[in-house]
Amino acid sequence: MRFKNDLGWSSVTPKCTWMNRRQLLAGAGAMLAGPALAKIDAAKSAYSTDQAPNTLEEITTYNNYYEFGLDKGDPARYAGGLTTSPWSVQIGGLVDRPGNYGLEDILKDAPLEERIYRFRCVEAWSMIIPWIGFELSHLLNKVGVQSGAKYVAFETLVRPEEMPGQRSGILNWPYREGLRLDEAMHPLAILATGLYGEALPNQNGAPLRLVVPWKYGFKSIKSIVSITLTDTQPEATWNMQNAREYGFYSNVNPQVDHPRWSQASERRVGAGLFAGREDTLMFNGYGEQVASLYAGQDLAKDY
Ligand SMILES: Nc1nc2c(c(=O)[nH]1)N[C@H]1C(S)=C(S)[C@@H](COP(=O)(O)O)O[C@H]1N2
Ligand SMILES: [Mo]
Repeated sequence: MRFKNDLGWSSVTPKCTWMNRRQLLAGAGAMLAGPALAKIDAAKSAYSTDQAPNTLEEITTYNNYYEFGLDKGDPARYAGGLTTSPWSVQIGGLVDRPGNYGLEDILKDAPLEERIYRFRCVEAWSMIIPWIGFELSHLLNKVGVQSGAKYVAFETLVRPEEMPGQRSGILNWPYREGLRLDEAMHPLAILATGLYGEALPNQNGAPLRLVVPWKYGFKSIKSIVSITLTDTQPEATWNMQNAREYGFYSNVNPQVDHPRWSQASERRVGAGLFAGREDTLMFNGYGEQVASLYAGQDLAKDY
């Protein structure tokens, strides 16, 4: 695969489209909660793909965020009611400096970058998303990972008053996810705080969400309030729900089908009716960077 390091989305997007997006965004106040979104200054990254990003509209109106409902349009409809400020993240377990960290604290010295990543949902659709974020390893190094730590566990906020999906038992709340420590320390694994150069919209997991681009989308847990370093494999929501269909690793793999559908190809959201499906790439195209993490592992068994 090729990485781009000089041209960002802003250089490839005609200015007028961008202006329309911004105007659209300004008019969509009800959809995007909180104060006016400030433009985020972030460095471009060599880890970005040179593929053209999906539109902001596609990225913010076709979502999975079951805390707000099952329909792809529910997060855009209901997530505006979520209060994301103040926000803090409880960081604990096998770390030197455990504590309840305010978001400002976490972001104070975080080296923000724009990362244009491929994003592949286990449901076999995909998008190209221009995230703003920083490497998860930056935060883990800041709190000091102890030598006994082998995994990182994450949890999403539980607030049924503002998250209508949590008033139902469709999932066992809180939404939980986990990574092996070497996966979490990989430079491609980021905590995202924005997209398209603006603060992260609520439906995409504001104010802080994980993005692990070589794994199926459900690993990329939204609206994180807790991070715990452990020595045992953490619980993961979809794995607990149905372990046969959703493994702990969930690396994108065209050779391991979901029991109910093929993973060999995918539909690019927004590509149009006649575009045809695309071949799914091993590790979602990030094999050159991450395959060595799984040397000696049987990926059909460790799905
Ligand atoms: N807390 C939480 N995080 C979540 C989900 C969810 O339902 N709840 N859905 C996951 C799934 S299945 C996908 S595909 C991605 C979707 O991210 P996006 O809406 O920003 O594209 O979020 C993931 N993170
Ligand atoms: Mo997904």
